[in-house]
Amino acid sequence: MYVGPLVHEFQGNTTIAKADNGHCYYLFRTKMNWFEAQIFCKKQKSQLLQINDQNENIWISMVFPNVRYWIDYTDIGKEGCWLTFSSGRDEYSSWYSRRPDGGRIQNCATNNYLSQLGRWDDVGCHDRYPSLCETSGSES
Ligand SMILES: [Ca+2]
Ligand SMILES: [Ca+2]
Repeated sequence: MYVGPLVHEFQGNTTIAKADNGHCYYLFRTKMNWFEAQIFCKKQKSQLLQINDQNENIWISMVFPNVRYWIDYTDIGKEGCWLTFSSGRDEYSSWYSRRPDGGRIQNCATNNYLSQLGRWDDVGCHDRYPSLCETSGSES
C-alpha cells in the first residue's frame, strides 16, 4: 500500500510528502503544544497525524526520520485510555519500550522517541514539538 513518496519537497520549515494512498503529509517544524498543533492542522485544512496501522507508521517514519513530532493520540480524557482524539478510536499504537510512563502528567504522544523510528513516547501536552499534519486525498 505504501511505497516511496510521490512528492517530497521542502518549503521553508515545512516538508511535504504524498503517499500513494492519496494522503498528503506536512511536517511543520515550528514547535507548539499539542492543542495548538490540533488547531494548526485544522487551519491548514488537514488534521494532526493519525497513525492507523503498522504500514503507515513504517512509511511515515521512513519519510520523516530524525524528528520528533506530535501525533493524534492522547489519554487526556481518561488516564490510561489512549485513543485518537479526532476519531475516538484506539486502532494502533507503537510505544517505545516501557511507555507510556508519564501517568497523569503526560497525556499526549510523540513519534520517534530517542531517534527510534516509529516508537512513541507520552509527554506533557503543553510541551512543544513540531507537528505532522495529514490530509486525505479527497480534500487535497
Ligand atoms: Ca497519561
Ligand atoms: Ca513518557
